[in-house]
Amino acid sequence: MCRINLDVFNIFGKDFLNSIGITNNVLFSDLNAVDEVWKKAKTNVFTYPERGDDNLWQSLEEMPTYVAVEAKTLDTKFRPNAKANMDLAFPVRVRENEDRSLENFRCTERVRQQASGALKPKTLQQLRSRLRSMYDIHGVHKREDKFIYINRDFAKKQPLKLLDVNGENMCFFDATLPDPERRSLNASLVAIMDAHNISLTKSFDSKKEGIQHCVTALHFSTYNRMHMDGSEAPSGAYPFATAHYEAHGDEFHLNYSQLSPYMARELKENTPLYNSFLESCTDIFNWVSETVLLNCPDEVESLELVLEELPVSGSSPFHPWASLVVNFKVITRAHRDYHDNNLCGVLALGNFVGGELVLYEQGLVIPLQSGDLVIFPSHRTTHFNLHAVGSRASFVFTTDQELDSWALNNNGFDGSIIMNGAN
Ligand SMILES: O=C(O)CCC(=O)C(=O)O
Ligand SMILES: [Fe+2]
Repeated sequence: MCRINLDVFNIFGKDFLNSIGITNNVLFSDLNAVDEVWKKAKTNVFTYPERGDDNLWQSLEEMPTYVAVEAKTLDTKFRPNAKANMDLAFPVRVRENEDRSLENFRCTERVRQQASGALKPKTLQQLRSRLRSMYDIHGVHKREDKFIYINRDFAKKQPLKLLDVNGENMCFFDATLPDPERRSLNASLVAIMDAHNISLTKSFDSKKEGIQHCVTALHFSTYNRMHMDGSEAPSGAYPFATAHYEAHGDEFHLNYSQLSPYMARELKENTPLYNSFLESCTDIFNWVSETVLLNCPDEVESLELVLEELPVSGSSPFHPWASLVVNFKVITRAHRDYHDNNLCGVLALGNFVGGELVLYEQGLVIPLQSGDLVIFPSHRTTHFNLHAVGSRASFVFTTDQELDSWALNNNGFDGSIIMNGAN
């Protein structure tokens, strides 16, 4: 991506600035120098927010650069397919069932306590040896109340990639992003929220809020879930003829919207906000994409196969994933993201203390700070956050597992002349 260094001569014109006594050109990224210009070139058009918030106002001596770094890998004996690792470890939270939700909350609280006392290996060597004795001969976490905390320092110069017994990624942790890039990311988030008059970046204390704590999520997603299945339709059938009737009060409509992959309603209803994220966060999305491409090439390949088959665009701004979820005030309770395909990526955002991500079956506690990235198999890993104080948000990169069915045979409509014509 090309960045343009904006300077004051360029914007106001040299003649005008000379006429008010400014003879030196300066870059807008040099905030102190540009303040002098603002003092002389008073304008009624706009006033900028007060200086003082370190995250918003920082002189940029250098433009941020986003470099993907290759990880160092550690082997483990964790076996994802062991029965104990596949079985449900927590009661699933169900919105309509308060008892189940309460049970889920209580279990999460109990395990949060255990995970808060995780062992903290000080060196990579210690981490290696702890991991060696962590899993039994079946590849299962031996003492489920004992967790290992991954020191952030281990992932600062080079990301850390932990492999399961099959040599597949069970947890990739990247804390390499330099501070100016992290500040720029948080500033973008605040600016986007500001521009759209949304106050979701306020501080919270999740422990105090307890069971009342509530996450707000924006799903900028492409789904194929609950798609219509054309495999039983007569070959060459007109796909619309197989659409179901959907009840809307007393009215019935044919539901054409799930014949092929479709955009989440939140994306359709918040297009300007979505565009702001695309425009302001391109650098970070590219960095995430390059990082996962460099470090998880096999998984990227399988996710790309899905992207390539997406109708219309055949690509995604969140490559190699099809969707972005933006979470605000986010501290999750124990859950698995059953709809996710393969790996998901979580990038923490904001100013907060705590909020570590716990991967339950693996027995790992990841101290994610703003700008840190974790990539793990979210569909088969129970995960949750420890409590946090401050403003915590996150980007979650995912692909709907059901998109496989579109990539495979157009949801069973591959015999349809109409669908193939449209593809
Ligand atoms: O914000 C996080 O650390 C985790 C978010 C998450 O797991 C989710 O949105 O499914
Ligand atoms: Fe999740």
